[in-house]
Amino acid sequence: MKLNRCFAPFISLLLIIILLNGCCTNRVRQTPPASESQKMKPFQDMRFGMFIHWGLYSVPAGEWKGQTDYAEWFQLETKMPLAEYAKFAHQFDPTNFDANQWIKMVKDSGTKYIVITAKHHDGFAMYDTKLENYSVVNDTPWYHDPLKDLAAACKRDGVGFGLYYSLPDRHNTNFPAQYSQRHFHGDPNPNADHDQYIPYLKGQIHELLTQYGPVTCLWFDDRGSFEGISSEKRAELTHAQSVIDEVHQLQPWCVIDDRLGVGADYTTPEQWIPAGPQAKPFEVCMPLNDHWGYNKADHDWKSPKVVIQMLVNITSEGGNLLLDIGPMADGNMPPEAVKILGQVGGWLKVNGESIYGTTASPLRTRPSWGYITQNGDKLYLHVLNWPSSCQLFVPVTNGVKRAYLLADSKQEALSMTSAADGTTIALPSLTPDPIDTVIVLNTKP
Ligand code: H79
Repeated sequence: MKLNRCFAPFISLLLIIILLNGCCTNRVRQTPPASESQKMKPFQDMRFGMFIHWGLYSVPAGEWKGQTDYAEWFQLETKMPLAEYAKFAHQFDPTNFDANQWIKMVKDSGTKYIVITAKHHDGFAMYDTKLENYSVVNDTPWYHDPLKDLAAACKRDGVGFGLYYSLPDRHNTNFPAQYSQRHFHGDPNPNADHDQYIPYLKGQIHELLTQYGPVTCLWFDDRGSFEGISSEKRAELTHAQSVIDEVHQLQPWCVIDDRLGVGADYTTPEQWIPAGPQAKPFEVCMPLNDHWGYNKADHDWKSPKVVIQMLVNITSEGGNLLLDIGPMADGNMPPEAVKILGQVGGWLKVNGESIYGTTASPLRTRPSWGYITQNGDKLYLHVLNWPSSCQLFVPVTNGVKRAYLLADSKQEALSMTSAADGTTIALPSLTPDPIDTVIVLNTKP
């Protein structure tokens, strides 16, 4: 009893410290990277991420007045006034949402990071913002912040947590319709003042970088907006440099895409793959079917083979692939997507060594049989077209030591013959992996 009384003040102080700490735990303290390449390395090493488009547009699931081709552009394409579109918030009640389940699916797919829509063009915040009532926490019967759960699940499972943020905003009346896609604003304001929109944008970025712990990347989207405006002018309008400076200050390891109007850290080819190795880090984004957000009528899924060959192609050029899925409004994932992603993950479980942490092919031209990736002394030969002669020619001679099948746990050496212009590997007589058979070539310069 006496002891208790004695310790009581200390215990209360300890509790206060713990509580205060708890409030601040999502503030990130990071020693800044020493160089741009050091900053980019963890991001580039991951090579494969999952884009997630989830928002109010998931409620109509692509259908409106008999037409079924809509998705995240629903509001613009139906020309729906804000007051009507905003009603979808009252139907957004994803009782089946389970962040652990989502991140388990992410892990099973072999993707190493997610990029989720914190706010799409519709301006609806899919997180707990204090700057706006138009949010998943304030305006839906769910009353819940999914980013909080997802950030925690990502942290626990070692998955990178990245955020998508749209520059155009069809809800904030200070975003001028003239800069928005096709000049559409759900609630137009002739006196919209872009300069007044900037503190809002910056305030939300500040929230996103202080509420959820480390953010792997920020994916600003400008697509189709600021039409006819030079990138210099756009950078001026978006206050790009000061946004970037603030991100650097809050989270120096967070990498930033190129859509604010200035280059930042990586480029973002959308639905196309560059023709060869690129000087700057890049990340191709690609939907798994034909829509970014959930569309219930879209069954045009890319097969596991298409996805993996795309990933291999991009990796051989030194880029990342950000593969998109649109979860349903009830919190479930489209089952077809889960199945395909599981198959992709199955291939990566065996062959991931040839993707993660690798760099672009050292060769200028790509071999007719497939692609090459590299990790130090190891070359990974991705044989997509198995030669009927079972002879695989690789135009590499320097220090070639040993070749084996990546899927062979015994790593049995394959026989090789070398010539002045390259090495020929005798392929074993087996049924090749219909997706991609990987051969490891050990070299020592
Ligand atoms: O978030 C995703 C898209 O909503 C956004 N960027 C990706 C990552 C994007 N904004 N604009 N665009 C993509 C390009 C515009 C494509 C369009 Fe269309 C084709 C506009 C009209 C036809 C896609 C299909 C959007 C509506 C229908």
